[in-house]
Amino acid sequence: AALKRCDEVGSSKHPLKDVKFSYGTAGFRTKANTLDPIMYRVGLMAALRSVKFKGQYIGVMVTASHNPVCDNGVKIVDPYGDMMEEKWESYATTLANAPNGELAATLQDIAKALDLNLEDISKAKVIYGYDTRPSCPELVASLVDGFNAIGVEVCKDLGVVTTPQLHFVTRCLNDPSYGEATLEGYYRKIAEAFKKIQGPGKGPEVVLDGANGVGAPRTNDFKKYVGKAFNVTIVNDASHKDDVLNDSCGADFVKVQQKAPNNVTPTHGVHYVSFDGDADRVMYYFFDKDMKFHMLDGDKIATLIGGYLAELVKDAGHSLNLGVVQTAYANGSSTAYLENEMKVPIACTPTGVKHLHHAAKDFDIGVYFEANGHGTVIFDSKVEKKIRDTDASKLSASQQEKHALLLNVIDLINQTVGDALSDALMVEVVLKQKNWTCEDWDACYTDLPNRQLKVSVKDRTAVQVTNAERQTTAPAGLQEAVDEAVAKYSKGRSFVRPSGTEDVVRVYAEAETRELCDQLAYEVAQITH
Ligand code: NG1
Ligand code: ZN
Repeated sequence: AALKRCDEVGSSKHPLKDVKFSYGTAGFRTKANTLDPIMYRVGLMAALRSVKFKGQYIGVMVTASHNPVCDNGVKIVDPYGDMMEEKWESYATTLANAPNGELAATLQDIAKALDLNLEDISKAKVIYGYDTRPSCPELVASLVDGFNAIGVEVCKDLGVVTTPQLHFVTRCLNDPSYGEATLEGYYRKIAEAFKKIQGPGKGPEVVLDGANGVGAPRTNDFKKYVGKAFNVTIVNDASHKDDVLNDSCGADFVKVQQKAPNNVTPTHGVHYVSFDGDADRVMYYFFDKDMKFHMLDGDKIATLIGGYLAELVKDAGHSLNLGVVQTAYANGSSTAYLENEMKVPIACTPTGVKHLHHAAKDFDIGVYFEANGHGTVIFDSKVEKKIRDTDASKLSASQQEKHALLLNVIDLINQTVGDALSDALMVEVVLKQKNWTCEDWDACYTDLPNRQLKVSVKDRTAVQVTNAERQTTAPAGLQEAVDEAVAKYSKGRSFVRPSGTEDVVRVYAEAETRELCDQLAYEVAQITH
């Protein structure tokens, strides 16, 4: 009966029009006005995913992150807060594109292929959250129609939240040892850890650009828990005004434009932070004595946090294997710095958090960041247990102090997914521990000038890539032409890949000077076109 209802409600209330959808690096993401049937179908899919986990909670987040306000999107979160397992992405795509009236049959096919018992749907549990986009309420209603049609047992509404908050709460619902499964539980866990590390004093001045998105009101809520230890002023906090979301502000704007967002007054000595539209990415920047803008991106954050953690773990008396995971977008200088000066192992993966998160699991402590500021640190669960179970009385006095610090640092980190707030707090901790200004941090290495361009092509799937997206295998001759261009530039590096979230091909280039870099980027864009 439930399956029949899925088709009835689907055909009558959420009919699919003639659009093709594909579950990619960011789930389903496209123009909000085409997403209604997809939301409904994701509701069905999430229920099935919960069946797979014997009724554990599955999370669903409705957001289009840094995209313009006319876009929206949806992604499914696994019980421990990871992105949905890759193998299921194709099933999600199949269900999303199933013709009207064939949802029951498609669900049955998928259940059969995955050896799931559809009777167990009655024990499925889901929790969902959404960002501040004006299209969210209607799309969320379609999602809930999906949950109800298929007949989940529990369906929790977490409300207007950041993506990492939804991941955190999903994890806690299934693993109470991770924290209390509420927003309050999230604020309290992070705030307590931060206050214990930083002490009672007032922290350095932080100006936070909320991208006019959900990060602004939720950070404002957090302020009540953390007090003056996090001395933050929020700008671009107009999350109630639809048209300004991510507009000339936010982490993506800062990274791509390589300049400060709107409404930021340059002041020397202040720490500047930008979140993206769903607060899972963070960018730092500062203005030097001459008011020149300097960006501290995901690569700088990875080296700062990775370097500090490696020291801290050692000083606390533990011998652990810490590694840093990057993508091809990591600045060449950051890779050289990690390799040659910090001597930490590095892994390179394709773009997309799921790839980085996965690779980070190969280390005892895996630090992963995309250059665009999405990242976190994950501790192998056995390693984390070993750290927590350490008999501190057997440690030296200085080790005991570091060990206590490490325990708080672990609590400060949102291990489930990149979390702009938790990452920013972690940066503040490291700067204070090292007694560093942003200038000191920036001086670790100098970024090679770099440029990202978007190229519109007829069919971006014609561009195929290999070697963690650093080389193309098709169309024929493209890679040879790129290599030839790169060879002409001092410290040149460039690659071309199809975007997973936009209908464009992305070109990345870096070279010794700004001028050479821009020349190389435009030359490769010409080749790609
Ligand atoms: P695509 O569109 O595949 O390049 C972008 C970002 C990713 C990731 C995803 C998901 C760049 C170059 N790419 O992917 O890092 O954040 O969006 O949002 O920034
Ligand atoms: Zn985001």
